[in-house]
Amino acid sequence: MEMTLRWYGPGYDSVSLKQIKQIPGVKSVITTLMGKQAGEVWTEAEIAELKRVVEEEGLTIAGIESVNISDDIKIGTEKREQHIANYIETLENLGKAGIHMVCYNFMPVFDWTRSDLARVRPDGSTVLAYNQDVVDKIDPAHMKESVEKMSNGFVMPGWEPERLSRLEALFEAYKDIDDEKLFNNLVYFLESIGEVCEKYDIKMGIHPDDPAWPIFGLPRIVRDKDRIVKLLKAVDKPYNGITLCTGSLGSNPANDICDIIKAAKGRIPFAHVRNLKYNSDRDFEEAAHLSSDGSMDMHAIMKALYETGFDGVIRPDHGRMIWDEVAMPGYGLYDRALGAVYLQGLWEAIDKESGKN
Ligand code: DNO
Repeated sequence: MEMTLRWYGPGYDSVSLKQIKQIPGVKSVITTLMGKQAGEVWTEAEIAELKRVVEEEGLTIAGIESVNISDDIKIGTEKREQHIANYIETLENLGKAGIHMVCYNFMPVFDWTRSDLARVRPDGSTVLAYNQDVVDKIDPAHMKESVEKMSNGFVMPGWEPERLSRLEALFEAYKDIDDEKLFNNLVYFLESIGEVCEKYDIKMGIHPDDPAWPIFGLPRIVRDKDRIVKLLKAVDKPYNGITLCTGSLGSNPANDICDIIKAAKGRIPFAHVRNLKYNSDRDFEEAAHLSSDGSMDMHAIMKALYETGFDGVIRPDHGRMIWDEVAMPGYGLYDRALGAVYLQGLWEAIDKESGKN
């Protein structure tokens, strides 16, 4: 298990590498080239520069989150082949740079979705939250202004201004895409990148849909145990893995996270571990990582990872905004640092009690 923190790269993050390095047990980051559009090639020089910046601070790159997949690949337009060729070139350049884990998602149009980016909790902290009744009233084609207002002025991955300004056209492009077509396009993509992943031992970790059910009438294909097992079997190779995101899968209380961990044993190169609190079947809010602050049993989750031999990269996930920090919603320093240390504490206890060490 390698504990890391997500870092958005020079110019995009309020948290510095120097601060990250001072979190006990964190020696690496998960990062990205934020300015890149999905479909573009990441050049060797750009990757080398990113590495240089991270390594200059005494940290390493544990993996990339994300190399985004273009909507053309998801929809299967005529631009798909070129975008896949570019993706392969990017993987080749990452592999040459010694980077072996890539997180991505296959959610149409939006990445993760929330209805509230700063809901106040009883302790005065603010968190990301989701309410289905609010989402049902949103006209997705006109989200740009409200997202800009809610995001503290930060650009959030999945909600980039560029994407938000062409929402109407994107919805139109997806109108004939159902779960089956989207799934087939995902399998096509995974098969196309197999050779380069195997050559450089790159593990791909698909991020689950968040929330884990269809929204805005768009298809959703990575949202429960059966669908995950189906995907792992469809391309039954070690490079085809998942990012086990407890908060995304856990948004649906019907998902048994420990059971999913067991079902995906050996195919989890990356884990996002966080807690959330269910208020009703239509409303949840994110919580501190600590089990008692939310609805999930974090000890059981870490134990299931431990017992299935998880040896991948792990990171705390969205944190609460605490201690007057101003940062990208979910991605401040303080609460994620608390999460990183708490998760390592659980892991140490589980490890010592296992009698193995
Ligand atoms: C949200 C993140 C996601 C994730 C992507 C992976 O906070 O977990 O944006 O990075 O879905 O491609």
